[in-house]
Amino acid sequence: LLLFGAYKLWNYKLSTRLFTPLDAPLVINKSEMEMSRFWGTYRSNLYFGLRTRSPKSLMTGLMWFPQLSQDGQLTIRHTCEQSDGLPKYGWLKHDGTNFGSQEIVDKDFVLNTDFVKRLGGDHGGDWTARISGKRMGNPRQMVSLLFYTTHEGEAQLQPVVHKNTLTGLRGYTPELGSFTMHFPRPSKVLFSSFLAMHTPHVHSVKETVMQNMRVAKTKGGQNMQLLALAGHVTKRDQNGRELPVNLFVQQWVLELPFDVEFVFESESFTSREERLIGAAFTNLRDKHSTEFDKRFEEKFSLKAKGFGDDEVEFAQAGLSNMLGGIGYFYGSSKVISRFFKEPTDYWESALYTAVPSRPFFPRGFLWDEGFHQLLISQWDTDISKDVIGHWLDLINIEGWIPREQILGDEARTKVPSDFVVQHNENANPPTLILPIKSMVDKGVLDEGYLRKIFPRLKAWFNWFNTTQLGSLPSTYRWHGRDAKTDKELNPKTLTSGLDDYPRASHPSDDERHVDLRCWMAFAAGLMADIAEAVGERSDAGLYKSTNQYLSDNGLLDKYHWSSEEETYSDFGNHTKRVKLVQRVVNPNQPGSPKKTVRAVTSKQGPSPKYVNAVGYVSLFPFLLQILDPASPKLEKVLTQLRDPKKLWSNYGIRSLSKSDPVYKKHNTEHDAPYWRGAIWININFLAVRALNHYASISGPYRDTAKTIYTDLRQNLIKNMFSEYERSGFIWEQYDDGTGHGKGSHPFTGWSSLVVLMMSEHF
Ligand code: 6A9
Repeated sequence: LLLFGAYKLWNYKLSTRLFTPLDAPLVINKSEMEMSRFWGTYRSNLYFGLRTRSPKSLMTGLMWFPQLSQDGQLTIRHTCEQSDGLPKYGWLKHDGTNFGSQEIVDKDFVLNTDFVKRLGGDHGGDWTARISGKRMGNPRQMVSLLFYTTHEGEAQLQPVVHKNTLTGLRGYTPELGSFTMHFPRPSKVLFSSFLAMHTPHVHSVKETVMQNMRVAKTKGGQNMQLLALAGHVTKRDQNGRELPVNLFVQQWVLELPFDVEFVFESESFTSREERLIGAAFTNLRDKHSTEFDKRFEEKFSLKAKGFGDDEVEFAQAGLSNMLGGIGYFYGSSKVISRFFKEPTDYWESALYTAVPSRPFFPRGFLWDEGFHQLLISQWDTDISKDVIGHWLDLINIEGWIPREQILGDEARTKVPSDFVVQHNENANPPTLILPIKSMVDKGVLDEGYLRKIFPRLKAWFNWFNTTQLGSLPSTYRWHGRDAKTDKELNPKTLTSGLDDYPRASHPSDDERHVDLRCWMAFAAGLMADIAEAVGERSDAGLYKSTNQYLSDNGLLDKYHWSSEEETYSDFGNHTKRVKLVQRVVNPNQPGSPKKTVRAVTSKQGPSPKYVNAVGYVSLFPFLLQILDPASPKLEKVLTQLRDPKKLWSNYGIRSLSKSDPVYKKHNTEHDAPYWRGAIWININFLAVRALNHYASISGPYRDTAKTIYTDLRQNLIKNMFSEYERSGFIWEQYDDGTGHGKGSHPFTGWSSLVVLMMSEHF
């Protein structure tokens, strides 16, 4: 009994480690909040809205709808939705701190949403948002604009109402102190109304608004019907108690063109000379815009490199959307480990992070973020330090960081429940080390910062190096593959980031993954440099020898070179003779339904062997520059890369060889091919970067690398630019046959790395 008790206690201790923070000082000190980044467009999923970087924030947002809709339906725009079918939208300029300028092309009008901040006082200062409408197409079109303010927590908000118009708000919150908001009456107003009522959640604002619209008539000659807001509305709980009013919406119905401004003024900002409206706003915005252009050229030299104005604008949009997509999230992840039957809560935390895609994935993804910060750190080191710090503060005592950050209720409403829970055995490539290394090399990270992140990076590296080991020395294995499923043609490896890229057909503990090995070799190298930079000599020595061990091309070849296919490869229990078939669920029952399952079509079944898939995974020793420049294997890699029957396309390197049996194959009945042929920009960036590397050091394949570098870089830039011009967007992937953008859009996460390919900053 005693033993059993001790065992239970031990298990309990182990289990709580899942949600215990790492015992080390936090990188982000809450009391030293950087006020220049307090306010921002941190509601990534909205077309336009501002919030502060505080757990419970004042939230503003924009909604609109055309007065004359093409199909008679009321469609209110609010969160970015691909189904809105907007021809184009996104930030044209955004500096991540002070200002942004966005263009939204709707069906027959264009909106510009600009904002400018002005720092002063103790609470992040003032800002003004200006929404401008321009006519396009239908000359009679009118637009209903709705601008709202709400708060998630305790706030005192007093509306100022004058003749059916919310002319402003007076308020106080603990984090903002006292403030006022002004909504000056624009010219060309056809109609105005407002709503002041209770909303249960921030994410139900749109429903609340829709339920409180009434048909109204304009005064004056037009006698037109339109939808108006219901004014003051009282809401009560079940016990008849009045619920607090926490949502204020002002509606303007406007003729095009128009300019509307919404002003926020912090009371602690006492030295303000003039209100930020009209010409004062225009002047400050234009000043920021000119500074943006200047700084952009200083950082990326695109004009100097001969790019045209349109190409520069495309690149500016790429950077601006990455910065403008940065969000601030607060809440806890749902996590699980082998000690738990049910998911449990991680600790509550804040995450300041860029996001892959505003409409589809408006939240943080671990390995995406390393790529994001490669670009952002070239623009603004402070933002990168802040983002990376937030991520590293999410590490638990085991050294684990959850891969996908679905923080809080609002984020959870967007994600199917299967995807919400994060398992503590699951990794995701340690890409954050890439921008850290690049900043270390430039000498822009102070020692204080390095000292704070170092113990966290160590714990993280150590977690990988203990939990993700393979069964043979120096080999590694991604956990989290489903060995029991009979639905998937090739069970996914979400943890690697490359989801459905083919691995061993029958997942087992004995497989070894070449990409993870290379990530580890690479990470060890960067860790050695960082250890050196913080003066941790003995750690530096250890990491250096780990790096040398894992980069030893002899060992690499021994465990991962397939001489049959002449490629680097995963190894595992594998057969390529698999396919999806229709099978009757119950053969003994007449009329029984069918289901799609995977069948092995050869008698022998799977056996331990190389997987022999040529594609992104096989390129890793080259992509992460582990491959010796003098190795004849480099020649093989370059040949496959340049071979149109394998990886080369006119638009970039495809994810999987055209001659692979799984190329463009569905993974299940409903799972379309994802990393099975399409062109992805993050890996193409690594390829261009690696080619640049092999072209700049001596070796027998230097000239080949140089030629491929030039062609690949050009193909990618040319196609992404022309797709932007054609479709209005930067995309998640590009089709290897047509070059057309595919998947979610706008996707201005790692696809925006095209800017660095243009500038040749690697
Ligand atoms: C599914 C969707 C309405 C998939 O860019 C983020 C990730 C990458 O990290 C990964 O490498 N994307 C790539 O293979 C998108 C993942 C989206 C998963 C969420 C639920 C519901 O949205």
